[in-house]
Amino acid sequence: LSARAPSSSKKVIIQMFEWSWNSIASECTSFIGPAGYGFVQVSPPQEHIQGSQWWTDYQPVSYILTSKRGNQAQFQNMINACHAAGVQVITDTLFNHMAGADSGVGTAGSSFTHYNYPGIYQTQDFHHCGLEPGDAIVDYNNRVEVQTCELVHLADLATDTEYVRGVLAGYGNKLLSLGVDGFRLDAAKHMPASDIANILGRLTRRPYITQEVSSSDTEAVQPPEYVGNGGFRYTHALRDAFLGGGISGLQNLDNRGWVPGSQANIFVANHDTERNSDSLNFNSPSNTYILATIFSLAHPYGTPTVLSSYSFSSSDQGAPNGGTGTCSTSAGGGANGWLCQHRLVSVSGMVGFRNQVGTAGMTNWVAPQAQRIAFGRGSAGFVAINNADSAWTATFTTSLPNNNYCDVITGRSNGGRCTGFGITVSGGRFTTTVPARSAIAIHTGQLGTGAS
Ligand code: LAG
Ligand code: CA
Repeated sequence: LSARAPSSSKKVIIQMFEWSWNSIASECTSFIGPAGYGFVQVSPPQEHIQGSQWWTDYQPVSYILTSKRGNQAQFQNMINACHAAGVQVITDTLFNHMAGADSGVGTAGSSFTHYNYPGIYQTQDFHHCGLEPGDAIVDYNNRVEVQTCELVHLADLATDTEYVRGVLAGYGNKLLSLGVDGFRLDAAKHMPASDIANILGRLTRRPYITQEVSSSDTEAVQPPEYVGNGGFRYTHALRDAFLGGGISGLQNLDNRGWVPGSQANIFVANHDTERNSDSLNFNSPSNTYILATIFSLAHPYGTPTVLSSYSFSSSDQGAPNGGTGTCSTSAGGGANGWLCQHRLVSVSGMVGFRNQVGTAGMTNWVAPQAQRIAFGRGSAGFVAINNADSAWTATFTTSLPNNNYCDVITGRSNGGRCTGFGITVSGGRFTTTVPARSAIAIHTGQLGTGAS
């Protein structure tokens, strides 16, 4: 099972958590495409249980494409609109399980009980691992238990059987026929990698695959078996570094025994970790969440996913504004409870940075203090991150050609002028002040003069 980095030159993914299909369609056209993002990762599109909590979407009831996010026509329209804007679509895809509820009616009107989905699955299509009580996974050091018992009571599909593999591949092929470009495989560590490989082998074409393999270092099932997820170790490392451990240790991430960067999908936070303190989130102190996001887009390791989510006061809370995603158009950022992290000037500016620097290696790394780092990306870009409480004035050595550059953390180039700060490189050097708990970033795609 080999995963791979997205082939497009635009590699940044946005997780549009809980955005409706109609709102993603218009956001692809108005912002996501023009800003240079390569992909949107959208909520699971299949029928799921009813309810107000966000996690209803993770309890499939059938493969009818009617969910809280919209119906099949709206889903298709979103794919078409995003493609027209040059943005590919990754769906959150549930192969491991069906619903956890004992019985109910789904978002498309289908009735079910825990092991009976009429016309789709019956008792024999699920694992019954025999563990009391309730077949629940308890021991994460036991591979068989992790993969054949139940994750939070979710009916565990017998992915080792011919019939279930055929149904799941049929669902995958239906998504591909509508134009879906990639799958985020939910709960991947709860399925043997060989079961996943078998199902993917039945697809009519090969989508981009990113797999959810959360794990601590001691668990029985580890990310390198799956390839394509560096997520959680990276997520924890950034949280710990930015919250106090120091960011100066983040230079080399390819030599830690993690999944190789070319095959790793990485993120500062996802919808689970922003709720469970496994990561930084919008409530993190001193701008650390944004600085870590800037770091993830600047550092060459992995394919970055930017989470775009909403603020919440209780962790079960579903999407605001009836699920219609809305952003503020002026300064960037959100509206009506949505955070629109993808629209922040600094974040979208760093998407442009990452597209511009491409595969250029890291150069001119300096870390004069534990919470201050700066580095170049070949002769195409340079970033300095100051996660300390006082301003950092320094002269940096860079491979960037002599020119006037616009800082993309504070603005853009507009008719030769920078809407934010400007930085002049001369003779392989520049001098600037990076404000406390802030960053500067320049690249060859944003030239102009501005206040320094
Ligand atoms: C994932 N990745 O592997 C998702 O990122 C994660 O958000 C999903 O859990 C999980 N796997 C299963 O798809 C989420 C919530 C759970 C929720 C579950 C099913 O984090 O809290 O469980 O979706 O909706 C909920 C209740 C449980 C209950 C269960 C079944 O919280 O108490 O046992 O539903 O009724
Ligand atoms: Ca399983």
